[in-house]
Amino acid sequence: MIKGCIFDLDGVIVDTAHYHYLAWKRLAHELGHHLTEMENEKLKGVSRMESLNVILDLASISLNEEHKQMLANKKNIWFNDYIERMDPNEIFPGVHELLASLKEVGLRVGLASSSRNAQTVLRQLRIQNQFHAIIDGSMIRHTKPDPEIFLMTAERIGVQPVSCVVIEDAEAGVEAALAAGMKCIGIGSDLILGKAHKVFPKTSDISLSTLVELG
Ligand code: B16
Ligand code: MG
Repeated sequence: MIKGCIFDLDGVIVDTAHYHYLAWKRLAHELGHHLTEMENEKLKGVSRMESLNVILDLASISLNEEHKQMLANKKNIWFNDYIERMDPNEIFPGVHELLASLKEVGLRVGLASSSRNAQTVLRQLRIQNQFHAIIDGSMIRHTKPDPEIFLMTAERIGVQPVSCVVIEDAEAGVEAALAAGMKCIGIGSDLILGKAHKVFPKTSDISLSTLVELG
């Protein structure tokens, strides 16, 4: 029986995944590589530095740690230019309704984002108080596909992993949820998120009954 629901942030609650893509694409362009949307799938859910390493591999470029840190910082400044202008209207349709219905039946709700900018995004969206626990990229040692972030969130919301469902838009996130022994609903393409228990194109396609059916 499902007792807890864990939301990813970027790409599930709001389209910051697109802002990450625009910022990485700009950086890749400066490095002489055209970053495609398909390649961008590999950057979703993983840490900033891991994302940069993927891009450097694609561009066949090798750099020292100091240079890499400089590039990662640059991307983060561009990303912050986008998120500082965000407001609650950018929350995806269906998110408020889903959160309200989970609360109504007493499910515990957590947020697990690999992003070190998650608190800024949540503040801009004014939904920090909608979660019983928030775990972000600054609080973990290993990012998705490692299960650490979901196991930590489950513990904080007080629900056994087996009774949790994760909502994710990244392949690495789906793998992390499954490795944590949780159910997973993918948001996006079946081709990329096919390992999830269910996949829907949009967050608004999910309702309380979707979660109940997984239990
Ligand atoms: P930052 P999520 C992830 O957030 C993004 O999907 C991923 O593309 C990004 O590289 C990662 O956060 C780190 O973000 O540079 O802001 O620390 O999808 O787990 O909410
Ligand atoms: Mg995501």
